[in-house]
Amino acid sequence: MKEKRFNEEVARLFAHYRRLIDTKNEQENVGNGIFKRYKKPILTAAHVPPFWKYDLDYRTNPLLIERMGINAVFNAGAIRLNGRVLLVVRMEGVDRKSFFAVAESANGVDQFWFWDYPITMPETSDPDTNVYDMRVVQHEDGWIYGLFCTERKDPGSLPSDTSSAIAQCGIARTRDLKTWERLEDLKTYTGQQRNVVLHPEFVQGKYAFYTRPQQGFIDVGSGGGIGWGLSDSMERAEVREEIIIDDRVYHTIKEVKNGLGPAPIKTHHGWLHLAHGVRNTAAGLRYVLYLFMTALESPWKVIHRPGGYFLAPEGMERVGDVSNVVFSNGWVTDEEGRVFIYYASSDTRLHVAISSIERLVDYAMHTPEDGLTSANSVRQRMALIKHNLNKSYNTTS
Ligand code: M1P
Repeated sequence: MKEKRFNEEVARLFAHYRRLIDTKNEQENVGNGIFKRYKKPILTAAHVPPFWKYDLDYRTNPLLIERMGINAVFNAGAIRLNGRVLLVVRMEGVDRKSFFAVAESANGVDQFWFWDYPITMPETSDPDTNVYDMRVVQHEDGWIYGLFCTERKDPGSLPSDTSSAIAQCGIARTRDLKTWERLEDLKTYTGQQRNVVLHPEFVQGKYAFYTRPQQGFIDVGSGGGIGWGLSDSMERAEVREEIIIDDRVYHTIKEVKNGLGPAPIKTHHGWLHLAHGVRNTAAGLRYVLYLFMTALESPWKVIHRPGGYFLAPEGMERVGDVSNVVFSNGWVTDEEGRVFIYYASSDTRLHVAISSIERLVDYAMHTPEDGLTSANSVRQRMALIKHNLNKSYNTTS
């Protein structure tokens, strides 16, 4: 390729990228009263700047070949900082390694753009093979903490086994999402850990963690459920005792496993939690999102458990690298009480749905709990139908 043509191609790459970044998003017209989706994904692999993927120097890449592709952009932690929405996104290169990068938007629903460089996450003395799914928490101690999954090859696996891994919770802290101080990994005594979340306030003068103990890397075994435990310090975080506060339950949307999403939101009625639940199907695992609430003074006590899922994969969301998955580890609120829920679909792309604290609390407090049997489900639905039909009979008589 001649240099002039090369420069034209580079200009085209950037024009395409800028058009995408500048695109406005629109709310779906129809919702369910609980939340509304936005029409377009907010971040995809195509939103990554060309200078992360191409060598743009004619002398070293005269054919303008993509040198380091990006495979997927998904599960993002979220925080509102200095009036902007910042997402700490799980990026996955074509080499399958995940890393973190910050994307920023003024309004939280569109025109997200990546900061020039991804996050350089310091390592511990036992280097991570893979890091992903950061929960970003502004803690009352003044630090912003990032808790994420750190994955390393299982040292106990047979030489022929090249896929067994150990998952644990990595911890880092920052003031600005630019410079990160890595702390020791969380120590627990219940096997592997993924989906660990820091509670934003001290509880009984200690740091409080939501955990997800699991026996295997994928299979939670006899472990699982959302756990809770306290630690004296963050520098050497250690949860000696874990209790399960939200268990897996037979024939529900969280039959196989579950895990907390972002840190809970404090409301007048209790802590509002977003989590994912997983069930098995003939087509593989299905991941959906659900809500529950815990008591203000005792965040480990569940006080409201709306039955069923809150958000499930729909349309194009159902297809991707790991199909039939929605996953969320980030949400933010604003001064009007709106809640922006960042969720990824099928481990491939990132979306936003919008709701409000009022609506989510109403949903959590007044949706019937899972009746656990078909007969109970029918009773609950009959009660709803009778209530509605009686009401319309009365109003028309
Ligand atoms: O592939 C779906 C999700 O699987 C894992 O979640 P969990 O530990 O609950 O099974 C994570 O790897 C997550 O990143 C991924 O989206």
